[in-house]
Amino acid sequence: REIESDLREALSRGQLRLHYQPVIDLDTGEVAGYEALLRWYHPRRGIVTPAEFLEVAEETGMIVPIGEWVIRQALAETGRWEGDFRIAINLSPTQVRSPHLADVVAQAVHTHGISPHRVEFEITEHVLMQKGSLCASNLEKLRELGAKIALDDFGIGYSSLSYLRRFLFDRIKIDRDFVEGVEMSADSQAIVSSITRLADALGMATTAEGVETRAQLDLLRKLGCQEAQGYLICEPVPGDNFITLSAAKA
Ligand code: G
Ligand code: G
Ligand code: MN
Ligand code: NA
Repeated sequence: REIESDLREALSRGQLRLHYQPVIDLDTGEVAGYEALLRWYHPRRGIVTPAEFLEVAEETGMIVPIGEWVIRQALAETGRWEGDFRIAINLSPTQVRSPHLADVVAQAVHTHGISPHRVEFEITEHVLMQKGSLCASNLEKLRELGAKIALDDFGIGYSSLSYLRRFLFDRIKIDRDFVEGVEMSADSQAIVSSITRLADALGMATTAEGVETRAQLDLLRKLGCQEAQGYLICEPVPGDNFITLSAAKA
């Protein structure tokens, strides 16, 4: 497949970049952190999003070196920015099974002088569906380093509740499925408020994803969400833009 051979070259030719999307605290309105989102600056196809290449990357195992690059790059860029905001990094199932994951993270936080407490890894329930103990022990190792673990895309899979019992997450990210149209749907409101109360009871924080309107933002706060991210606040932007943005604000 063309995309597969292209992807192998993407890393070595420096075509991969990270974009960052701010996550805000709904009480204070301040930026609590940034989620790193991978982009492929393809020479012919323009900016390609992970939706178009993650599956191939997973199937071929390319996701392991790509994911290690993501971790190093996100922490290198974070180290250059002011502030002690959280940095969120997505991990796919194959990455969580890779034997060197915790070592890569430990080395990167050390190299770039980042407190591991500022680093949060986002995984979906697919990670916990895998057989084998390497995955669980990797998550434990990340925790021992001091990193946090968030459950991403919560609510759209099946049997999500059993995964909450299997692993004590630091955060639940409420999928944008429940955010879209939440102002118009009493059912969505009931679901969101149930999730935030459940998270509270389990000692987990909540972030709502895909917030696109002011009405959604206000309602999500009222329903007990602590943090939000989405196009209303900011779309994912390259790190250099982010520096320009904060310089403009200062
Ligand atoms: O930003 P975007 O809509 O393109 O992201 C699409 C999907 O790709 C999301 O599910 C997101 O979690 C995933 N994703 C984005 N960046 C990374 C990354 O660096 N590593 C992994 N494993 N997944 C990512
Ligand atoms: O699976 P994960 O939650 O990591 O993926 C987040 C994805 O959602 C990214 O691809 C990001 O570009 C996208 N995204 C971020 N904010 C919004 C938004 O407000 N609306 C929509 N439709 N997508 C968003
Ligand atoms: Mn995510
Ligand atoms: Na998500």
